[in-house]
Amino acid sequence: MCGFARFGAVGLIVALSAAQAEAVLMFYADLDGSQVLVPTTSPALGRMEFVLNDAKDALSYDLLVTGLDFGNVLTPGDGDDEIVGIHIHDAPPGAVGPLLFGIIGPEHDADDFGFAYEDAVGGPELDSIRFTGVWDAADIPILAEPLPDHLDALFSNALYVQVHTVREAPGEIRGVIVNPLLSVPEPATGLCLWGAVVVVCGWRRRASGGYSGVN
Ligand SMILES: [Ca+2]
Ligand SMILES: [Ca+2]
Repeated sequence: MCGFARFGAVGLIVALSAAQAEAVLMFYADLDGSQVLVPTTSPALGRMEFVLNDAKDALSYDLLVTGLDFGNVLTPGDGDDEIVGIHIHDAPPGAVGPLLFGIIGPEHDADDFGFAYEDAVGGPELDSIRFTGVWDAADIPILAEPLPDHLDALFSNALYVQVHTVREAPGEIRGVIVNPLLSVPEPATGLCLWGAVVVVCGWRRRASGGYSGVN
């Protein structure tokens, strides 16, 4: 292989590996009523994004919920839309599993938990709530499950987030925590790029009449 192409190929592989290493640490969940074990017709929606640290012992979360209330601030005339629980459970879609980590009811994340009201939809009023925090070792003494014990489930789309309300105590909206890499054909991409480099290298050799390129 010509030196330039070899350098480029190695660079591409390193770049791909680095990109995959970063991508594997990010997860997301889209929450709605259809994913609850007994589906609801709730108009509420949620989007949750997660970042797992390099040591894989701390999972940051950022959940934006629209269509519900917390503290009876957004819809003071309606007490039934109040969020009374936000939990991470261990079970794949279509099943129920044990509670691993309570963001609200129980509050396992006293050291990191925060929330703020936002205008995510538009219009004159605040309409959404953003919940943030970190599931980490500091939460274990207040009965959260250790995150490292559940990494296999996290990486295999076998955890879910559920939001409970006064009107839907068993669960109003739910979403599976998705590992984006499970739907990305990364090995084929790497092979294709290797193939493209080899083709370019061969074309350069033929064009120069031999193997006299940079080595
Ligand atoms: Ca309310
Ligand atoms: Ca914490």
